[in-house]
Amino acid sequence: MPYHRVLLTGAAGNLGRVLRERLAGRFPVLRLSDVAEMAPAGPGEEVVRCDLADADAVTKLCRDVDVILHFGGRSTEADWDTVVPANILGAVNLWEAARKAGVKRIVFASSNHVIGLHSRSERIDHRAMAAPDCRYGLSKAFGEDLAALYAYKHGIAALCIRIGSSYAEPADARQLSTWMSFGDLVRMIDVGLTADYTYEIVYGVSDNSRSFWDNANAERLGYTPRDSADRFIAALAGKTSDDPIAEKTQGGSFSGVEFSGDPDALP
Ligand code: NAI
Ligand code: 15L
Repeated sequence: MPYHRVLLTGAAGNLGRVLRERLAGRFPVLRLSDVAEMAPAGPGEEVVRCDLADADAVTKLCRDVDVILHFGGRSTEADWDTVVPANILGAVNLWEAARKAGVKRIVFASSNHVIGLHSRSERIDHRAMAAPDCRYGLSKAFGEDLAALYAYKHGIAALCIRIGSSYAEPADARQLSTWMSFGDLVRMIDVGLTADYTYEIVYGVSDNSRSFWDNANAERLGYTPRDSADRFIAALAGKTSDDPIAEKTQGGSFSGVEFSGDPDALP
C-alpha cells in the first residue's frame, strides 16, 4: 500500500467503528476523526476530534495525509441547518484542505439517496440522472460534483461510493436490493485505494440478485462482492411498508418523507 497516513472521517459512527476495526494495521498510520468522542488511539492510530464545518480545524486535520476515507457527516435526512454545515460546508472544507495538503485521493461515502427518486422498476447504472430523494441525498450529490471538480481540476482522484444499506444484515424487503455487507464495503474501499482512476461513481452494494443497480463500473475497476442478501429473501420479502412512494422508489422511506409531488411524474 503506497500510503503512509490514511485519514478516516466519521470514525465514531456506525461504519467508522467497523472500518476502524477492519482497517487496523493496514497502514503505517490511520488518523481517525469525528466531531463526536472516539476511543483513545491504539498502535498505529491517531485520534483527532474535529468539526468538518470548521475550515481551520479541517486544514490542520488533513496535514501530512496521503488518502482520505470520507465517511463523516449527517447520514440521514435532516433540516437544512443540520445538512448544510455537516455535508455541504464540511465537504468543501475537506476537499479544499486536501488540495492544500497534497492528498492523492479521496474515497467518498456517497449514498443511494443521490438517485433515490428513480423507480424500482428501472435498473440504473452510474450514469443515471441524479434524482435526490431528500436534502441529505442532495448534499451527497453536491459531494460527488465537488469531488469531480477537485479530481479533474486539481488531481485529487475520487471514488464516490453510492452506498446502499451497509449493516451487519439486511433489515427489510428493500434492503434485499440495497444491502452491502461490511466485508464488501472493505473490498470496495480497497478498490478505491488501489485502482487506477481519476473520478468514478460506483454503487456500494453486495451481489444481490434483486439489486436496483447495474454495477459494471465497479466490476470494471476490480470490485468483486463476495456476499449477497439473497439468503434473507425468505425471511424479509414480505417486510414492506404502507407508504406507496417509499415502495415505488429506490430510496424507500427517504423518498416518502415530506413527499408532496406527483407520483406519476417521478423519473
Ligand atoms: P453515522 O451517522 O453513524 O456516522 C457519521 C459520523 O459522522 C458520526 O459519528 C457523526 O458524529 C459524524 N459527523 C456528523 N457531523 C459531523 C461534523 N460536522 N463534523 C465531523 N463529524 C461529523 O453514519 P454511518 O452509517 O456510519 O455512515 C457513514 C457514512 O456513510 C455517512 O457519510 C453516510 O452518509 C454514508 N452512508 C451510509 C450508509 C449506511 O448504510 N450506513 C448508506 C449510504 C451512505
Ligand atoms: C443512507 O444513506 C443512510 O446513511 C443509511 O442510514 C441507510 O438508511 C441507507 O442510506 C439506506 O438507504 O438504507
